[in-house]
Amino acid sequence: MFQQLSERLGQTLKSIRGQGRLSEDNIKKALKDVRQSLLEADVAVDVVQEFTAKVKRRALGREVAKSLNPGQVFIKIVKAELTELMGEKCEELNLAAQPPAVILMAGLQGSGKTTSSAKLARWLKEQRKKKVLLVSTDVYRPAAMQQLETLAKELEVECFPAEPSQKPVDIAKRALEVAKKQAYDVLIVDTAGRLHIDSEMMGEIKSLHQSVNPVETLFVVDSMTGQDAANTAKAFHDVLPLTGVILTKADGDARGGAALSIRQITGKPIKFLGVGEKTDALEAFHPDRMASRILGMGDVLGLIEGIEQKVDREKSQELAKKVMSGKGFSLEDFAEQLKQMSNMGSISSLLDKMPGMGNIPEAARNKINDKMFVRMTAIISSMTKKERRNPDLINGSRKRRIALGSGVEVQEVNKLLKQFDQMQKVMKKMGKGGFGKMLRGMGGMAGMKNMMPPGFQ
Ligand SMILES: Nc1nc2c(ncn2[C@@H]2O[C@H](COP(=O)(O)OP(=O)(O)O)[C@@H](O)[C@H]2O)c(=O)[nH]1
Ligand SMILES: [Mg+2]
Repeated sequence: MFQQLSERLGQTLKSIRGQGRLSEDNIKKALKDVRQSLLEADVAVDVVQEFTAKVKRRALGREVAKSLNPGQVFIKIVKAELTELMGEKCEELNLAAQPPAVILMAGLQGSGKTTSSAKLARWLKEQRKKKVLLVSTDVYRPAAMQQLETLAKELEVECFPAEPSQKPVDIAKRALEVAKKQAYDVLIVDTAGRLHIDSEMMGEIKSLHQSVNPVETLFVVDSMTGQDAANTAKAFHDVLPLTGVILTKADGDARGGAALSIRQITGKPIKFLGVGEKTDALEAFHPDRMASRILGMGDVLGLIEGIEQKVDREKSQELAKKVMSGKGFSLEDFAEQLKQMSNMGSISSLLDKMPGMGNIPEAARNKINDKMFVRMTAIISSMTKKERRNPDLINGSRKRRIALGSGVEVQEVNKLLKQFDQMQKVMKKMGKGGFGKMLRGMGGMAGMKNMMPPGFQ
């Protein structure tokens, strides 16, 4: 999602990054590009206007922080505004109701209601340990009920049996009774859609809403419909008290106009993203992470902020200098870097913020943990000063001594030395490139990638 927007914005922001000062002039051009990028991403015009006005106000009014260059401040502002546009924080499902908590799914035909009902059932079962009952009230298309039943069977979630000859409201009411009697935590009511908004459909979903009194009424919408998605959401919201949105098919949408317009136009939060056809392809929607993704930067700004708050500035500058030149970066510096990093919080929260780390599978991420850092620090502490400055000295017998001293196997010592060697190489390369500049002042975080377990790099 957002690839296109991300590319466009990326270029704009790159050009302003190098600017010495933020002035009306250079901001004007950047803002024009930002506006154009958003329009091309099919974000609603009103939303774009308001967005750029806000960014401008903040960019001109802001005292540029000493430690960052003005270009970075501009990016930070754009990111903050993007986050706000999408709703600030991740909105959880509200299940605070006398059980069963009822979730009503609304939306046009083909938007992904049935698929999303199954995805939600799975998410609630696996992530929230809830007992879920599914029910389809789509009596119009013969295959519709079957579709939900099949999905439910796959997930080993109960699906309330109903016949297309029955009335949707009756089906929903009976399902609710059963859910109450059999102590289900959640009842998910899938509904029929139409190709377009019509009064009959709206009438039906309204009476369904009244008969089951849902705690969540989720509007399901195809993100490929761009800003139209926001307008359809509004039409639904006018007759139905929506509580949130599920934005489907985000996997196929390169523009992201829907994600950026919906909150502003409807005032309702996006709660989930559908990112594929399978039942596990559902993601909780985090506005801040989305904003980072749009800006193609992981969460570098969060990382910078974290470093600014928790790291010894002078030491990290010194390290950065060494890192960037690739010269004189010793194992001692490496140990210092590990220490600085552990000041910053858990490794997994750091990884979340590293650019490009979002794509790493969960299993691989889990291999990296804080213990690893403790072990690495222990190994380095078991070396002599001389060895730390000149790792080439470390021969077989020295390795055995170091391993013994730090309570690890010799292989681990080897691994660390190899990682250190790779790290130095990468640092030399990075020092020459533009990315290196961006990471200046970050204590050489760039080397982190090379400290990770095999299969990870
Ligand atoms: N790629 C992708 N396809 C999806 C997603 N959600 C639903 N679909 C597909 O969209 C089509 C319509 O989905 P369905 O749930 O039947 O829509 P409904 O008419 O609203 O119930 C099906 O082919 C789904 O597999 C998604 O997040 N990503
Ligand atoms: Mg359906």
